[in-house]
Amino acid sequence: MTGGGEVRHSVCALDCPDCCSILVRVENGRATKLRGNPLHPITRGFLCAKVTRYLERVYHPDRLLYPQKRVGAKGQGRFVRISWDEALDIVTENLHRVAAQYGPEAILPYSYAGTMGLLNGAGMDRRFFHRLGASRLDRTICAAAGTAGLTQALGFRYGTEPEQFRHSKFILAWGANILGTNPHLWPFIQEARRNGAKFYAIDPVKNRTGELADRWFGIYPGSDLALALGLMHVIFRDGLEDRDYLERHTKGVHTLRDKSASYTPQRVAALTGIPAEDIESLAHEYAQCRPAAIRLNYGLQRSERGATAVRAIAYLPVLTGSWKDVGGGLLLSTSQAFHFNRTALEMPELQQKSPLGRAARILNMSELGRLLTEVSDPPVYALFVYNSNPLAVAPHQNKVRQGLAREDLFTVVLEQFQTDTADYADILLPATTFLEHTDLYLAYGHYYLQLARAVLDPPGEAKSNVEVFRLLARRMGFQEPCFEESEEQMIRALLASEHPFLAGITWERLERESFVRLNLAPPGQAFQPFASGGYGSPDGRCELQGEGLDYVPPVESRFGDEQLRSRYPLELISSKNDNSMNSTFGHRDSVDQETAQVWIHVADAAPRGVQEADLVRVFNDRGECFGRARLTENLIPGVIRIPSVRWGKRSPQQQNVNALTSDRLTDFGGGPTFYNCLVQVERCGD
Ligand SMILES: Nc1nc2c(c(=O)[nH]1)N[C@H]1C(S)=C(S)[C@@H](COP(=O)(O)OP(=O)(O)OC[C@H]3O[C@@H](n4cnc5c(=O)[nH]c(N)nc54)[C@H](O)[C@@H]3O)O[C@H]1N2
Ligand SMILES: Nc1nc2c(c(=O)[nH]1)N[C@H]1C(S)=C(S)[C@@H](COP(=O)(O)OP(=O)(O)OC[C@H]3O[C@@H](n4cnc5c(=O)[nH]c(N)nc54)[C@H](O)[C@@H]3O)O[C@H]1N2
Ligand code: SF4
Ligand SMILES: [Mo]
Repeated sequence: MTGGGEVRHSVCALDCPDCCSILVRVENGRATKLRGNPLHPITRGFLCAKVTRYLERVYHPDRLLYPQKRVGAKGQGRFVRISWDEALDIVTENLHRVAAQYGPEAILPYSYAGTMGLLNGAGMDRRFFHRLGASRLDRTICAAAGTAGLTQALGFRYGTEPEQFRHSKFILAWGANILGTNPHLWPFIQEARRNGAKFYAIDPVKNRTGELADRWFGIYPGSDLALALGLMHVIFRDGLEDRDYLERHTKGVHTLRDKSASYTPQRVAALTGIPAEDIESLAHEYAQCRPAAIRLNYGLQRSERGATAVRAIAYLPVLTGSWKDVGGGLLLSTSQAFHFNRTALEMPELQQKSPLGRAARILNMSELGRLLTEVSDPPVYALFVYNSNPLAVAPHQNKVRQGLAREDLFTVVLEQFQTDTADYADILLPATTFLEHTDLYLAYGHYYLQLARAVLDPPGEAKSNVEVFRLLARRMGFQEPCFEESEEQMIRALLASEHPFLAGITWERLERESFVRLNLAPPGQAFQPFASGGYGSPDGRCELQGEGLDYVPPVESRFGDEQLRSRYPLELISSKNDNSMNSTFGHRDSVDQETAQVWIHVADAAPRGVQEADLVRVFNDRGECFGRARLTENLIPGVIRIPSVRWGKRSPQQQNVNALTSDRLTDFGGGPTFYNCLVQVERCGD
């Protein structure tokens, strides 16, 4: 980077598979430019549009800079500035009070991936809440179903290295908007395509990725399990499976053969909306164009059959032996390869020292509305929110709001901005951004581990999550030395792992090199986790299981509950907005406009008298949400899309799309079902 000042290294902490390495120009203590690190093998010199402009967020006039306490009614968002001393006193008094009166399980931490940093995401906070004896949060809101499905199938959640996609000849984006949500994979795909690879997308929405694909298969939402079974059917029927690989490295293949026998292309066409001849050709091309890689993302697991669908899809590269090829296999997530010493970071043993003297109950974050309004024994009386904006991102928003509005609930929110959730805080605390604190970063879309030191001083009185929980621990009277540890000590503890993937990766090396590839394979050699077995079973064989692979259409789908779909005939998908990050950039006007759109197929708009840019009301029994119609043919008819998610408080009715989504959970894994959601649309103004 040329220009004045000094260039420092950082890492993008947003919840994105790419986990970019960033170069920050700092002049007189102020950052003036962010750029993608050209030396990082995945970042390759560019950042996405949202983070190129991240400094606008860092220096935004609305940034929270001081602790505040509520003066208006809950939800009004009226606060006055107080000192850190007063804020910490109020928080500790209330936590002590709730724990004494109802037991510490009446306290609930609520956090997700506002930062992907390990220390600020799951470090001092975990120690603090364990020691307190607070209820434990099952962090399911994003990937729980896919994680469970992939683990059942393969045992380990490893995937194809993104760099190897350049060697593929056939690439399938399955429920994956690569250009929007994983942009650093795209150049590898383009390289493969220049060398003749085919690139197809399977998605109910023709997003930017689908538009650039050689073929787009518009699938009925939530029906991917049926498609996977249909592909298996054709593969077995036409003898396209890799018998040698199956013989050596798997068991139970007959159970898949039996289960898929009844999923003929004709039957699957009716269930998925993909014509039978396309199912046939897709199966043939997938099995025969080699190497063939599947980029599966989390889109399709946000559905009632999501976990089983992921399990079935993960069997496909096993059946065809595609894991043997460099540039074959499947990528959902790489995160499990970072085998840290998590116990040393999170210290679950502190639970024994809590007043409970045992592990506390576990509550599922995807059911927050219910947790705050229905759970008893004990009910939740204190909620501590950080790294998340649940009022905007959790399903069944009206129930969540009802919970947050409870006068007898004490709520702390530790945030960078005054989000929808922050408006309901009793105490609102200012948090640092990733440029202002030190942390260690794994990635879930590649295999490089990265260290980032703070490159800027915290603005105002903002503090990192680590520091806030350190201070709170002291105030609560927790004596254990772990609450005094520095960031460096915590990182060293995390790296003290026996696993060979982390061998030789030390604090010193990370400081020197900034990013380090895990020890997966010798330098220059591809990581091929399942090329010759290596699955997570005792004998390393993949245990193929047909049992449970039965496709039943989701309740909230076009073939679901009859009574429901007669009133709410449209299937709503609130997939990610290309230019935002969940609700994180909700303060931006351009983001607000994009996420206030309602994409509707021309064939569904016409009978409703809806024209381009009309104000429409989208509703079901759970709630309503308003937006501007965007007429398109980039969806299958019967599906509408609202890009997720805007700040509800920026809409005149204070609601976003999650006023509509259901808190029904996935088939297993306990994940949310955001993308199985039946609604109706009506025009309500120009
Ligand atoms: N720009 C941007 N990037 C992001 C995020 C963001 O908000 N914005 N969020 C980050 C986070 S938290 C995550 S988890 C990842 C998620 O990354 P992705 O999983 O890629 O994102 P989604 O938009 O959830 O879903 C991907 C695609 O799945 C499709 N889909 C929905 N239902 C179905 C279905 O039933 N079957 C099939 N086949 N496809 C379906 C959607 O239409 C969408 O195009 O992205 C991360 N990156
Ligand atoms: N309808 C619908 N709903 C969805 C989804 C969808 O696709 N559709 N996607 C779901 C998915 S996949 C996910 S992952 C969740 C995401 O849900 P969340 O994890 O809640 O993500 P964000 O909305 O980005 O909110 C993160 C918040 O953390 C704050 N933050 C960032 N860094 C720090 C920090 O260091 N300290 C503190 N204290 N705060 C920080 C940010 O300011 C931001 O307000 O949303 C889910 N909700
Ligand atoms: S959001 Fe993703 S693509 Fe954008 S800079 Fe961060 S890690 Fe890179
Ligand atoms: Mo997510």
